[in-house]
Amino acid sequence: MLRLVLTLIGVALSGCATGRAGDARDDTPPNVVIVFADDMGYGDLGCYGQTRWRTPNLDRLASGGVRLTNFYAAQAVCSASRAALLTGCYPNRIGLAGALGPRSRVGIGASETTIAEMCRGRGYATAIYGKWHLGDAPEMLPTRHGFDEWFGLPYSNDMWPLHPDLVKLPAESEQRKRGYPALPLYENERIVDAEVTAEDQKTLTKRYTERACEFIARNAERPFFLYVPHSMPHVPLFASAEFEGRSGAGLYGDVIEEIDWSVGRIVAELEKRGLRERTLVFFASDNGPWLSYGDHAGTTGGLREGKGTSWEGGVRVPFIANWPGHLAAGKVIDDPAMAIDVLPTLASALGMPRGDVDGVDLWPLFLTGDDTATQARTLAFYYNANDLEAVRRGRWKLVLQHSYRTLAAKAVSGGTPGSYKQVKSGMELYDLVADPFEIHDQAAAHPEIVESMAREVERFREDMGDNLTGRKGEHRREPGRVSDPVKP
Ligand SMILES: [Ca+2]
Repeated sequence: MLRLVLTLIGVALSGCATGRAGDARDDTPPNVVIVFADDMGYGDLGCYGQTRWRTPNLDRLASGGVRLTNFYAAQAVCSASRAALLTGCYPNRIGLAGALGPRSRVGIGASETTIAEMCRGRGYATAIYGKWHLGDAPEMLPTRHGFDEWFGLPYSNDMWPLHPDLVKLPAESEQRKRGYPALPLYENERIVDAEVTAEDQKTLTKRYTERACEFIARNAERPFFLYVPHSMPHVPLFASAEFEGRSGAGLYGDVIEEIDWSVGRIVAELEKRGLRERTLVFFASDNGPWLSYGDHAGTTGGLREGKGTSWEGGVRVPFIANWPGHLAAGKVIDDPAMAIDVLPTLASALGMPRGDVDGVDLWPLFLTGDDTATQARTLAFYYNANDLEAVRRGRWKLVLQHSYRTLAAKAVSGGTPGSYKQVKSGMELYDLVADPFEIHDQAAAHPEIVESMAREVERFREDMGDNLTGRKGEHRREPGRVSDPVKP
């Protein structure tokens, strides 16, 4: 009898849990919009403390939804970060690392499932307007990974023969001559502009936005997934004529204000089509600011270091989730979460299987503050090909011995980068609640926490390997590879 009662309680409880999530799982699943900034810092938005320029649309998105204060990119570099966002897996799990260059020979493996493929499986229209950066070979393009439509750049806007850093070099410079191929602009699998110029770059934010709004209008009667990975504020910076000089805080401020305009424009289009309550909007950045660019880089809000490091300034980024009538307004969540959680969270909202992913479902956290999943797990911060540099669990971050880049001198202004030098960390322990700026190493004071987290480190080394300690890892998967041309 007791067993029967307990079973009934169990059924009732699981029924409750399903009922709560049921909000997100009714017969018409939400449209999904993800706006993703490139190299935007944790401190770049008004709702994260920025005062030099204005981001009213993003601030409104945060005050009308959920804002995360401990959200992480999976790695502090473009391609690896995007691989994680779109697949729910650590990038090193699926064989991707760094920032892929032009003519890359790798991309997302055909057996991985992207958010776009998951949405398409639910009958969604899918589109990406912006920077892809997960392989530029035909079989690696977004149209081969679940997107019906694409307009944008195949990789970063600085992989460009007209990059100011290259153009200023003497004509005979080897570096300049080696340079980059002309930067192409794609529409689906067709190059529609073979040589993107500076004037073209000024219009990218606006053109991605116009495409996004047109897609919303065209798909108002069916569910859709819209992904807008802006090329900005990655250097070299460009804003349209309407925004140049508008912020009063330099070109970087102008660029951020145009991205904020873009978000406002997309939200206005959703409202105009009567889709606001049917659309879940996420906003995030792919990694922290590129600090060597000085006043052409964003701000970490005081977090340590920036892009290209596993310190908080490199990996901690803004994250906003907004869905009126479904997610509470003005909720601020301090639990650690990562871009690998986005796919499983959307899977929950769409009632789709999440597949073999590394992330966890954030719906319980978003809806009720249930932090069971996020507090129990440990997050890994890998960098380079497969270096395990740090782990975080709850309030603690264990930094492992590794070398990292730090500014060698004060950054130069006006878009010219300063130089970095490599320095070494020890094994260090930080309490990110008491010490978010990673100043006070607590390793000596808390050996039991170091020991406990070292076991988690060992678990990651067994699972995904670690080049710093010569570990291969049992469960890494191969990336997609470009097939070799048939030899005559
Ligand atoms: Ca980036």
